[in-house]
Amino acid sequence: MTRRPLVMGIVNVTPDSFSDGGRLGTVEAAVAHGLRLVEQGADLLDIGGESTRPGAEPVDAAQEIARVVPVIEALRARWAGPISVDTMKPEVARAAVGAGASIWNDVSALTFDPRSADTAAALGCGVVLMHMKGEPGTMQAEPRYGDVVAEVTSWLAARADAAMAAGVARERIWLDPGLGFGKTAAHNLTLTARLDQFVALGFPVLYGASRKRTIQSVDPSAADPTDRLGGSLALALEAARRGAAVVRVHDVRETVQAVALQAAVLSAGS
Ligand code: HH2
Repeated sequence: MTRRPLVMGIVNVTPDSFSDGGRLGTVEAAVAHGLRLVEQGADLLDIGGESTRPGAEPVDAAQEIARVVPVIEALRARWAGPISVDTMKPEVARAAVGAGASIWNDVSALTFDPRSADTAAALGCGVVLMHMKGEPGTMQAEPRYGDVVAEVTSWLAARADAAMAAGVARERIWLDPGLGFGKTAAHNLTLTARLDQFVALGFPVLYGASRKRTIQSVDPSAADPTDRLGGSLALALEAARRGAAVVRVHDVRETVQAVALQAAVLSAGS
């Protein structure tokens, strides 16, 4: 029996996220969106209060907390499933866990703040360690690697070691190659094709390609992120086939259906 990956639904509480464009700018709208994703079959919800889009405005911790905490509290009151907070800031992670989140999704892999690893250990929450080369504002300016898979793999392994040295339990760590974070479309495709090498590190792997620009590099007509569903599904399926434990997506219903059908076919053939 082949198991499908878990599907993490994206809930942005930002006025400038690249694909939602501020549509979910209010607490009510974000909560309603999260509940809709749960109805559509989301296994986890990822709540973010700061866009990591290249060139997005940085947000201070107080503002980020004011965005995400009410949304997490309201979702927690209505749903018992796992909620992650997408933040690089330990203060925000602490407030989010206090409000009911159980996973810290950190696109800086606990490097943004020197207190991050200790905070993660003290909170005892799950931690997603994502690879990023550079910083959100400048990371897409000509990223270069020797062997992108080797470089990202060894960096993630080192970040996992650092987290464990600070006291984060091994079973609470998830790894993510960080598609689009200091990577060209070619890098993103290579990381997807060789995702099994991350899986081989022995941690659950989270994969997020939903609506990202790599899809437009193959289909130039998909300039609008909402026109990237086909590509998003194809990439999620490829990641699933190579062992991804979680796929982070905007289009939950379609992704759950796609990965469930893939698992059913693989099971039928084995
Ligand atoms: N991608 C984005 C944000 N957070 N977290 C993880 N673990 N993996 C990812 O690939 C990832 C992430 C993309 O950033 P943003 O511009 O905020 O857009 P959105 O949240 O709509 O995907």
